[in-house]
Amino acid sequence: MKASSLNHILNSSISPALKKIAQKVIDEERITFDEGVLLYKQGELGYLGALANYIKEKRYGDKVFFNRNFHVEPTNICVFDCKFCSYSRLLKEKSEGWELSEDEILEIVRNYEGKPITEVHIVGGVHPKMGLHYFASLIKKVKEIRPDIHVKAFTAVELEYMCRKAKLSYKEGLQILKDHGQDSLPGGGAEIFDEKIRAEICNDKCTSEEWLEMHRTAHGLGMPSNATMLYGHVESFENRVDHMERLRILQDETGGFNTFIPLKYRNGNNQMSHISEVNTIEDLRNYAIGRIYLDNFGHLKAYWPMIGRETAKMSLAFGVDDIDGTIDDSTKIYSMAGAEDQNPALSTEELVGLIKEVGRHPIERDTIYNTVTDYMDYDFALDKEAVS
Ligand code: V47
Ligand code: SF4
Repeated sequence: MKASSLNHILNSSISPALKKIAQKVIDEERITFDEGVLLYKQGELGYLGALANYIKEKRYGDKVFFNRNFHVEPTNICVFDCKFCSYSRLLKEKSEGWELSEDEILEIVRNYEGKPITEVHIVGGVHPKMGLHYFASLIKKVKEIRPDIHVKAFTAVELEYMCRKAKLSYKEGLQILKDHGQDSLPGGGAEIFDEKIRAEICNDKCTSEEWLEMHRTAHGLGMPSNATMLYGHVESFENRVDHMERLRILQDETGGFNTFIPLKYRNGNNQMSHISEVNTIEDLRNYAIGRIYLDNFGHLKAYWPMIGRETAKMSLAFGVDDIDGTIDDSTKIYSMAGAEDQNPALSTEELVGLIKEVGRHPIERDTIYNTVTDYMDYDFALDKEAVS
């Protein structure tokens, strides 16, 4: 792998402020809040891509990670009313909602028996009747079927509600879930931390402070987590940098975040449908700035069912080192919001092909980024013969 260099940026005619940021990237020096905003306002696509790719390649070379997981969505009934959500239904709208029984959920898990999957991602609406003890017992049963599987479950929004209803502190609630087999937390529910924007788009669910406190507590108990940012709606560039700043501060404190996942706002079938979606250039700029700003996050993930395969491929030149949404990804949250791919299933062979197409080196990882299989010289034909 030929290491990229930033000499062409330093020798170009861009502004001294942008050159200073490039020099900081080379020196592995952290950029400030104002510099983050400047990147959003003045950083051109080529410049941002060069900086983000430089950081990514310095850490991981050509490697791109992916994970073989499946999703379980127990329900889309939700007590909250986020304006951007196309997926949730209130209890009174039960005809359009679903509630899987415990048996149905366990059947989904059993269907994956014998398949080399390392993670199950369990997340859904916040159902008033599915409480912490119900989910703890469910996770225990999932682990009885698949003791080897990593259980990444429940956003901070779901957890805050569960703990509140069960009259437990976050620490007590998370400890119970951990004792029953929950290994980590996904990054959902973060949206945008700015309180005014939060009041506008998701007024009734957990606050930013509560989201951060839940993740802080999980990290303290040895449960790692991810962090998302929902961008491209009513927020400003300052709001995005503020969001990442709060994550960067918590990561300095705990080191418990694995991955940052920017989520592009999709405008299908929700109460904010009048808001236009941002374009692909903005998606790529946003990935790049995420990589540059969050210097203490190991990984930057593109969730391809949301942005489509073509943008996912391009994102690999803009600091992204991880593509999510492999194999039988059955999540409905994006297809219901009008996402690019209405049938988000990609076989391992297709995903490996997609990564290789843009000259990168595909590595299957587990949830905490241990290498499971190096797919660079993997022969799928031999694999099929071995299986048959
Ligand atoms: O928090 C809801 C988002 C999130 C829309 O941790 C929308 O590995 C765009 O967090 N347009 C849940 N986004 C999904 C999530 C996630 C996904 C993949 C991997 C991981 C991980 C986490 O979905 C919500 C919200 O921010 N969302 N509606 C919409 N209309
Ligand atoms: Fe409920 Fe989550 Fe949808 Fe908000 S985003 S309404 S918390 S399912």
